[in-house]
Amino acid sequence: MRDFKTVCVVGMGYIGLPTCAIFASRGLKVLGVDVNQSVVEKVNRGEVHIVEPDLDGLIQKVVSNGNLRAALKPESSDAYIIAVPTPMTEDHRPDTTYVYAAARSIAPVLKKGDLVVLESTSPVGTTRSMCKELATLRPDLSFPTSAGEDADVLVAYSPERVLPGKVLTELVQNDRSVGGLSKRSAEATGLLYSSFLAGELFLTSAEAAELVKLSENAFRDVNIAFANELASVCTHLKINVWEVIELANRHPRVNILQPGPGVGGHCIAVDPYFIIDAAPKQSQLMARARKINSARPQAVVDEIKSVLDPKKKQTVACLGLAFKPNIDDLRESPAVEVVRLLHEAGIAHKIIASEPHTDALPPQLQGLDIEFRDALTAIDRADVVVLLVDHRHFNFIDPEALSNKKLIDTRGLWTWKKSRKSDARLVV
Ligand code: SAJ
Repeated sequence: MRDFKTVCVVGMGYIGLPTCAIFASRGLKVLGVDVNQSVVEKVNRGEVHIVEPDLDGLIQKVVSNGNLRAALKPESSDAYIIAVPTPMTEDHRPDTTYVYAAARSIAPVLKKGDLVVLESTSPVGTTRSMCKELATLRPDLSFPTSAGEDADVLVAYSPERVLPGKVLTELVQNDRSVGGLSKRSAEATGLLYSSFLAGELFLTSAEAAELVKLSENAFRDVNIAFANELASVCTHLKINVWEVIELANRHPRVNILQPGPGVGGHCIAVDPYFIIDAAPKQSQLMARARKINSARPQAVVDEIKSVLDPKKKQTVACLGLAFKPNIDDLRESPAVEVVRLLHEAGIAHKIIASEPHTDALPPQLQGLDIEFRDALTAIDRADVVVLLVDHRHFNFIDPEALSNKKLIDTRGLWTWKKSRKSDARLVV
């Protein structure tokens, strides 16, 4: 089996850049490729364009020791990893344009013995059709789709499954599934990742590995939908959902997730659609879960409406805009959607938004009549305070500051979790 000395990673985003850094830190010579010139220039200066703990120091180190450099186009390497975005179209269909563009960019430099690994979250069948595209572009080489185990070029799928905020740890520690278009392709991919992997490796087919990745995020989406549905049931029955979940989770085989204002980010709210698109009749639970989670921001706005006094000019403070706690990522955030819908509803006299990890409103909210202030100022001026993200930061707000406000705590941070922490002794 070939010993990998050089790797070319196409796409230097949230997954590609940390992957470059980890391979380079294990002594491989890595070329990071991106179509964005400013990303390429930044990486070559040893800088990063994404926020991820410890990534800046590692990139600085591997660029200065010569193990990582960046370019706009792939160059001949032993292995190629494709880590480009696979977004969703307006009508919830997978858009694999970037995967095929990446494949086309590596086709000219491929040679006998090379390995191509797709890492991007992809609909089932993408690795096989990408391989067929490579075969069309390079008729001088043979590929597993037609030559099986005798192919010149090996092709596999190996999904990333790292949590933003813990990427460098999870890249190394998490188990990894590798789906080969041939057995040799899977084994070679396993060998490549074993240069840094501490978790276990599981070899399977490309199609199974593609569905494994989609299933992981669809599973989480369905489970969050259950928590959100339970929250609606509890509101209807006037029972505290946080208490119900905490006590139900005392059962040894129950682990209900946390309700909230919706599911954000670029993965969990998108990936189930890749399954739904491929097998709509067979995936009705997943489709229903998507509907339940997508309806949450409007449900929060309805709750705000129910506590506002229509006879008074009232101010609503919305705390937290990120898509989950303790990060600065505001893209696809349900909290931003709540603020946007609240503005659209025109039911508040004034809206003040607060996000401790950024210094301005996100583009979707700019130009609207929404103030951006620190949390304490927002609370001070508000009649209704809506907690949208359970940032650690908000733990430290003095309960006194909230005492004469109407509270909508979509994360249970103040109305349940905090009081339980101080009562923990009583439980044991
Ligand atoms: N959320 C809830 N309730 C919960 C848990 C999460 O409402 O109990 C919400 C969050 O607030 C957030 C959204 O769900 O808006 C997603 O957050 P997350 O922390 O569950 O996941 P992501 O999107 O940051 O990362 C997921 C991870 N997948 C799984 O946990 C199965 C990660 O491991 C994947 O690598 C990543 O998607 C990806 O790139 O696919």
